[in-house]
Amino acid sequence: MVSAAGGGAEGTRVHRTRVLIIGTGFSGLGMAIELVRAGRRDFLVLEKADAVGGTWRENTYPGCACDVPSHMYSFSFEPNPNWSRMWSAQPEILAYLRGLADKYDLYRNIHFGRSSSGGRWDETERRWHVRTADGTEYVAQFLVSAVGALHVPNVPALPGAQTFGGTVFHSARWDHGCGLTGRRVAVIGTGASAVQVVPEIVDRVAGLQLYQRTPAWVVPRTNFAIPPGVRRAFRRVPLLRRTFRYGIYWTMEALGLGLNGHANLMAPIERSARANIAKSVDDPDLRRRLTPSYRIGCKRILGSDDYYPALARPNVEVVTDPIERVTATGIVTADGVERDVDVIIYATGFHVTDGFENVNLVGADGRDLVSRWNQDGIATHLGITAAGYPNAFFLLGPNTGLGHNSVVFMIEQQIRYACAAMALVDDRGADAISVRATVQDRFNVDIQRRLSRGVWSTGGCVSWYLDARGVNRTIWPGFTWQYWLRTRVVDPDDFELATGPTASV
Ligand code: N01
Repeated sequence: MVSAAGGGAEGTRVHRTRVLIIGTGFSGLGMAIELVRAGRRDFLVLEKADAVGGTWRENTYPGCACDVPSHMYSFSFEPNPNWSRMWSAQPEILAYLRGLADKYDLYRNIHFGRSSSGGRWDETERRWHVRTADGTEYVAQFLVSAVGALHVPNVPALPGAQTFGGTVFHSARWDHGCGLTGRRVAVIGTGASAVQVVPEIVDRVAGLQLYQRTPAWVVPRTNFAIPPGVRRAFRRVPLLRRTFRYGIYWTMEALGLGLNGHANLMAPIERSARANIAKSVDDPDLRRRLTPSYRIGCKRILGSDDYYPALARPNVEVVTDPIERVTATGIVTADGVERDVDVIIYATGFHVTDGFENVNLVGADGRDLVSRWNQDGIATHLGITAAGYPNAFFLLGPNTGLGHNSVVFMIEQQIRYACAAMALVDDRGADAISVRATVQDRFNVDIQRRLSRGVWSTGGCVSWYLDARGVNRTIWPGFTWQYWLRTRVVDPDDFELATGPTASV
């Protein structure tokens, strides 16, 4: 049962629960829904903000949308036949998540405004202790980290940045109070966020400087409204909608074959990206500067029909000389040129491993996960559990991100696996479950061997998929159905089960 009780340090509020989930994005809400569907309400969810939605609450930049088709970027058990477009915009995705929180009455289990930087495993009690910034303590048998990997903005420390007199913000912290109309705007970065932002703002700004360090491969992608008649048919005939979803799923899985080592399969996709540049950009010098020198898929493949046309506009300058420093009024590049700007927008991505480490856990031997991972490298089993950290589960953990399909599919498998592990604990009359170190090691050796054949290692680029040592700790190197196969059953032999003193939860 969920209970609130006095205890711990004087004046500390203590909440005891069976499952504590951190985060209310796709992963956290999905986990909570799975528990409700299993008839359980003995869980609590911590959310640092005052609303649900995770990355879809935080990213509100103009043009923010999902680059995975909506019918695949949603839970299989909660289809939405009413998606209005093939690729949905942020407000519609956020509304979908809020709708789920309402439908499953999750608000009564969510504690808003509670941010936590980690938890401590009490081996005697066999419980996780999590303290939030406001001093509240949570004690739980199971801890689920659902904090996402892409939510700690990376703002590069450019020399002189503090002296800039204009407005500065990161794409994931969009300043809606800052009018861009008629202003000179610098966008730094050319990843997925920039590709969506630039076409949206180009018409209203006086001038747009796009600072490109490395060009992205951008394939053509025409978004379209799903006609009302089709939506009606999806509502009335679920088989039609399911067939549509499977069609998208298998089309995207085909891309996985190319990414995972069959490079020749990527050639037609690379040709279509080159044609996309050629179609929109007449200037041969600009075309050359926009064409990547690494293999397609090495960084995330982007899709847009309006990015290159935006860059060909007369009020846009693509700056490829490296940024040297920022002044009070502008940006100076390595060639000594200073360009004046009123607003600097960092579309410079996220601290990915910090995202993984945002919920730092102190395990059974008193060692914290961040130090362990910093020293030995990030290691988990299936991206879900880590040896020495009993009863803790990661959703969208290391090596479960994708370059080719929907991460919501991965999240669903992880939720099912975590719930099965919890059920195993109950069935065996145990208190705790911890993956064996040998099993974890075997998984990591296998995954790195497979990654070494993939385009992320062989494609000649540097990307956020790689950590500071150049090791890929983010991508799942295979098809998503292979991940489904590997997570479909929790093998009791892979785990140590422990029974300890019964704690009252
Ligand atoms: O970030 P990124 P993002 N000086 O890391 C450049 C997801 N997403 O926010 O390539 C100058 O991809 C950096 O240059 P380089 C999606 O998974 C999804 O765009 O490192 N430039 C790069 O161009 C995506 O992959 C959607 O040389 C600097 C850019 O900034 C992930 O989020 C939409 C720099 C960063 O690109 C991240 O995308 C948006 C510096 N010091 C995002 N530091 C969907 O559609 C960095 N850069 C679901």
